[in-house]
Amino acid sequence: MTSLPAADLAMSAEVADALADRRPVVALESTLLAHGLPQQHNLRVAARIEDTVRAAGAVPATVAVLDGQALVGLAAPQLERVCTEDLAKLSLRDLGPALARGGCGATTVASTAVLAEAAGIGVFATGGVGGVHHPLPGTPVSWDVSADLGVLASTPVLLVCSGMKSILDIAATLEVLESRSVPVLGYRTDDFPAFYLRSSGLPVPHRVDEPAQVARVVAAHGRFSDSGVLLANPVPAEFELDRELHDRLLAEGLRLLAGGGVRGGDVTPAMLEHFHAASGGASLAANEALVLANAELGARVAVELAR
Ligand code: PSU
Ligand code: MN
Repeated sequence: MTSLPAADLAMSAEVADALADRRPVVALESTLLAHGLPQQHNLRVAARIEDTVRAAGAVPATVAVLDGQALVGLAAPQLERVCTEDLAKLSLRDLGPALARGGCGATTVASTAVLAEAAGIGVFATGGVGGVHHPLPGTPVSWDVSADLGVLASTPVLLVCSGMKSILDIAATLEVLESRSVPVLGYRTDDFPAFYLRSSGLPVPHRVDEPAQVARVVAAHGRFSDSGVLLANPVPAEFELDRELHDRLLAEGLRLLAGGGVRGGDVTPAMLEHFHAASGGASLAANEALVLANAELGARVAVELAR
């Protein structure tokens, strides 16, 4: 891969200084802000995520594309643009076209991971990772497999997330991660989490209990592989969605999506919107709490890796 010319990738001075001094940095994605949270809340949550990373001893590097530049580390006015403008959702395949045309967009796990790695950042925190969708009615398999998985298989970053939403086929997603040799770690859990729920009912292959242990796994894995590592951190117990409410919203959401013909990259944002609108604020509280917990855990691991 050709690395981006300097003009296409702009690091904030704070992030560049931290990396030059080998201080801990945590990359953060912008799709969760632009497309995963309601507009009235995203800027407040974005600031809390960055504050949380700082409080845990690392420098936050939120990633987005503005005016044809991939930005790693956003100044306050840039973060505000990401949270208020009507931005495209840019996966890795959309990055080249957006940069070449001077466009703007929010970056997904896939594009954020690649840009973080290009900048020299090894830890990345988010809410949920993309995965394998369930097949549409009448079709045997789904070809809607998030590019997040392929990028994790080929990009040496640690992704801290709360698993993925149960709208996805979690078992199939874990199989793909296994085929692609991406280690999956459960943080203080034996169960792989399902975003709003602490357990998907599926076991996690490896349990870790301390940030230092995660750092040792990342270092050991990195000696033999260029893939990423997925660290699954369940939503804090007090913010977990009630399972019955969750199951009802999921079933409703799936019917709405099917009825509305929603496809591809629009599925996750539409589903999140339904949950936020129909859960009386509970899904938003869960979403916020889990992202903050992942930002803190990512920072603590970054601190260990920088030792
Ligand atoms: N899961 C969430 N919230 C999100 C996303 C996933 O709970 O905002 C976003 C992430 O940016 C992820 C992307 O990388 O959706 C995956 O999209 P797709 O399935 O279209 O690859
Ligand atoms: Mn998809």
